[in-house]
Amino acid sequence: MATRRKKGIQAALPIVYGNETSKLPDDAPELQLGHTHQWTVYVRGPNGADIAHYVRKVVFRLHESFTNAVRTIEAPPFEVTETGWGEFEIVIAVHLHDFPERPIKLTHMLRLFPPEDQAVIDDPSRPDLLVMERYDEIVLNEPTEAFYDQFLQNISKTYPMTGPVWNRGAEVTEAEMLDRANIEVLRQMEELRRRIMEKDQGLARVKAELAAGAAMQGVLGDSAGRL
Ligand code: SLL
Repeated sequence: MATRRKKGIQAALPIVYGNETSKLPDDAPELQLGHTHQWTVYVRGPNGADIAHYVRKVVFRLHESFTNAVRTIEAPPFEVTETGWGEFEIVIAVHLHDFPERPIKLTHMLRLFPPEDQAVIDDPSRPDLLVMERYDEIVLNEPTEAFYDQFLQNISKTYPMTGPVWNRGAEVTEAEMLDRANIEVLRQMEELRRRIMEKDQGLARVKAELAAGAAMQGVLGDSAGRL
């Protein structure tokens, strides 16, 4: 059975992804392993918003020097905390409830040290904390109706699409064809009902005229008799 899609709708799903880092304290046992920092790589909602409405799981691919380098997080918070000594690129696959088979691939350069060419956000309450993150939006074209009804209808960021819709017609679902057939049957029934009503009204008019004629004849007959 074909999947029904919310035609003409784009949904923009906000996410924030990146990493937080702090230097390990002097008494941290991991220092023995040559580790210098603790970090957390994450995918979150902006300002703590819940992204589990649309995110089903997140897979983080770490550097191969980590044991179990592929970390799958199936529930929020979608994050991995580790200690280490070096910076590397993390591939992040965001699996949505819609299109779960087609994850959104992001890459994030894990930072332990503030890069010289970028502005750095400092949290005054934790002077040693470095945050490297970015805001992004996953844009879904024509989400499935089920996904839309369950997760998206309360998100204000759904927009009517303005561009051409290529799959119109080619992707007419069985249900849509039935809907159209139903509408046509209803239209034809309405037309028949209208024509029957017109005929009934015509018939009633003729009957009334006949009755009036007969009455008139009766009157005339009576008068003639009395003459
Ligand atoms: C670099 N190209 O040389 C990068 C690789 C890898 C960081 C960085 C492993 C920690 C552990 C770790 O921090 N790897 O031993 O579990 O900078």
